[in-house]
Amino acid sequence: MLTGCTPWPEELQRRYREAGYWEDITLWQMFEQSATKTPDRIALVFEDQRITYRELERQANRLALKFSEIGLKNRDRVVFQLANSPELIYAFYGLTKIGVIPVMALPAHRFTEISHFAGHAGAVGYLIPNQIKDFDYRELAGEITVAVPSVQHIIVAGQANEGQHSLTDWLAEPKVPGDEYRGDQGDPEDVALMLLSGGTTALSKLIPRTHNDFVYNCRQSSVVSSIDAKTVMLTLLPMSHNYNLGSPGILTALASGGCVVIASSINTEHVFSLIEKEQVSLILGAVPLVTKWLTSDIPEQHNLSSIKIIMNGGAKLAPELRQRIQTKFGCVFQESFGMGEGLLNLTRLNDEDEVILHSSGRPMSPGDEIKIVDENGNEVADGEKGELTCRGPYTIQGYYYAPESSANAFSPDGFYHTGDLVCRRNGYLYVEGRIKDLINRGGEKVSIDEVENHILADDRVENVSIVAMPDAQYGEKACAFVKLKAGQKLTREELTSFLLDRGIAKFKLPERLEIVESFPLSPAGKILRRELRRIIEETIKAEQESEQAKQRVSQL
Ligand code: J2J
Repeated sequence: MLTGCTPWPEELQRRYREAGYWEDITLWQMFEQSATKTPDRIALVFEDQRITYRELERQANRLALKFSEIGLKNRDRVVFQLANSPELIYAFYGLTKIGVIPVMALPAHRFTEISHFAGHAGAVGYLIPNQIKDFDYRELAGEITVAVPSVQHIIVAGQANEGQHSLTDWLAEPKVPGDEYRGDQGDPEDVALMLLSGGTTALSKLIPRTHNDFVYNCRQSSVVSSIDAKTVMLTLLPMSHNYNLGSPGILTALASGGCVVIASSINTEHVFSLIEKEQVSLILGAVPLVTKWLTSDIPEQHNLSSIKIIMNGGAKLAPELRQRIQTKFGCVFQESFGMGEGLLNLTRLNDEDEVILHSSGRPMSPGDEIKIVDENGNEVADGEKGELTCRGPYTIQGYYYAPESSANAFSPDGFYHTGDLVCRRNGYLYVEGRIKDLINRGGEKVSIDEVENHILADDRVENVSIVAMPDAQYGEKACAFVKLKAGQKLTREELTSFLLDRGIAKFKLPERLEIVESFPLSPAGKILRRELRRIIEETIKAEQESEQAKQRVSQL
């Protein structure tokens, strides 16, 4: 295994093989099996392109060859920041075929995050889109090569700048016989990809996922979500995130002979036209999207009879909204409570409504081991709240080169401490809170530590504390309480521009700023976040009530 990673103990490895969880094939081989079985089926739909399994395999092979020709090889790491598109899938398979490890960044990431991923991973390459809206990734790549000299290959989907490679040009070259990669393949026991941790520390940790574990992750999620060759999966969220990648995600659909429809925007009209046109059967949704669909009358203007399952993942969806989904769309709702580190919990399609509407699902594999523990690490009784800890055939045993974070997050017997507070009833988990310091913005995770550190770098700021505030569409958003230095002033716009100048992703920006004279403190002098959360909740409630009262007056 790649150095810097923690393998499963021998005993567990043996157990996972004996139980048939680990097949000892690579992600590429799993895809190849489907492509060989049904080469003429449509694998991908994107805008006006309909791509067969044969074509997808050919393009991935083509890229595997090109990647190896420029010198990428087994166990090299590359930062992978492509946007949802067929190119993303060609490139992902092309890399995994030759054992190159993509570090799965999101299009929203900027200099600060990318330079950290590249530096920490010792990346030799960086894959980017050319431009999205007014942001030019080729320029960012130029800055990254200066900041992280190990990064030598910039590979661009679209037109490249001088000294960079164009993925699009490679894909467009005419194919000649024998024009195929025939070198080393990835090793099933080795790391296949690195995901980003949901971020509780100032800098995101890298999650090394092996071929064996991720292949199983895909296989087992396809069983639990009934994904097969008839599935037409709609993907709207970033495919580089674990949820849309493989839990169950695009790799699962492609391993099952299904069809992946890639939305080119999350505009509601576009989404529902696409569902009707392509006869989508499974939608991978998230809180902000689902909330929007439920208040829109656009869905009713389309024939949506093909939808069998609407799934929600990344953050908990309220029971009333789950019920409304089932009623409005005439489908089954499925809750997906997962994590980049591994464990995936799903409600089952034939569960009682009570479970489908209220629970966060149960572990998808019989090989998942769950312990719910109190502050002292002792297991709590069923029905009592505690921290969810887990171990299993697709849950990592440690972060990449991060001994301290790994020691904090994993117990000596290899159980991962999720930071989620849950209750277990009849084997099902119910998420009831968390003990980790992050904001879950409708599924996007923002590390409180990270953003507070950036804000503290502002000369006007004496101290800051970020807390979650309730939000109707996202569930929660970040509110920054700031104490300024004497005589200073700060508006939210000024804070936003200061943070953007520091090169961080937009979704991390606090969406409300409260200037305070002092912070509520514990007897030990620590800022009482709980108290700040209460203050902001009450303030928002009072504002909403006064807004409603105003509306009533204006209607008189
Ligand atoms: C409550 N909290 C949830 C849910 C994730 C599938 C789905 C999601 C992710 C993911 C994933 C939640 N209800 N339904 O990797 O494979 C919160 C928990 C969890 C953290 C993990 C997948 N679904 N969460 O969101 O690594 O706090 O993975 O520990 O980004 O999201 O975040 P992440």
